[in-house]
Amino acid sequence: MNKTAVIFDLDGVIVDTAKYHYLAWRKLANKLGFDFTEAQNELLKGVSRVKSLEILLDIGKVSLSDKEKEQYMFEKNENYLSYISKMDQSELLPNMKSLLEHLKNKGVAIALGSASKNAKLILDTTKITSYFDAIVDGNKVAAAKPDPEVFLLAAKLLNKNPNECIVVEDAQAGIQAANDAKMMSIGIGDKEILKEATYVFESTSALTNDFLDKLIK
Ligand code: B16
Ligand code: MG
Repeated sequence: MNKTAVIFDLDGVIVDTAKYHYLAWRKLANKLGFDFTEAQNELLKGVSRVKSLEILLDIGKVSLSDKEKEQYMFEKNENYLSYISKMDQSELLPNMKSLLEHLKNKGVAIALGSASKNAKLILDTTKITSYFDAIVDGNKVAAAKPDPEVFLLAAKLLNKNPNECIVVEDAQAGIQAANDAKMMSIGIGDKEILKEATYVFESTSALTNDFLDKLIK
């Protein structure tokens, strides 16, 4: 089946916001009295905010009431927002602007499929909102990746069948979600970690316009 739509994940595919998530979660960990390493931050990639907090608290062996959890998630997000509000186009990952432009010119449908509740702000500050025909973010879905809901909703909003869609994702949970949605998946990152993907590239610079052209025809 020819592909006619591409659904992009945000963090790790279009921008590298993981570093800002890391700084904000580390600040919270330190406040709660423990350290949080960059290696541990890998566990939070592609995972929802509430699940990220649970993983963090598990690492620090800290238990909190629901009210405290809400308060700390709010604080972490305020801190994260202070970083992302300063972002600009220079933070787009290699080749992404050109790829979006290329797909748009070809008439390929483009959607965002992200777990982030801050996705719209990031698309705005990096000035790429206009490329997207549909935006599905953490505010629109009930079930987080690896549940396929985020990508199935994106396909529905684009009026496409899942087998017409290609998902570009950096997280293992995202690749699983794409596979369960019966979509072709392109992983960005480690070949071993993303081995369930249809194709894997080490970084976005290796994902060329020509490669996507071959899938789209
Ligand atoms: P927020 P993606 C995900 O974005 C991040 O990878 C993950 O680390 C983060 O916890 C999640 O968004 C929620 O983000 O706190 O902004 O709602 O990779 O799905 O684009
Ligand atoms: Mg991601």
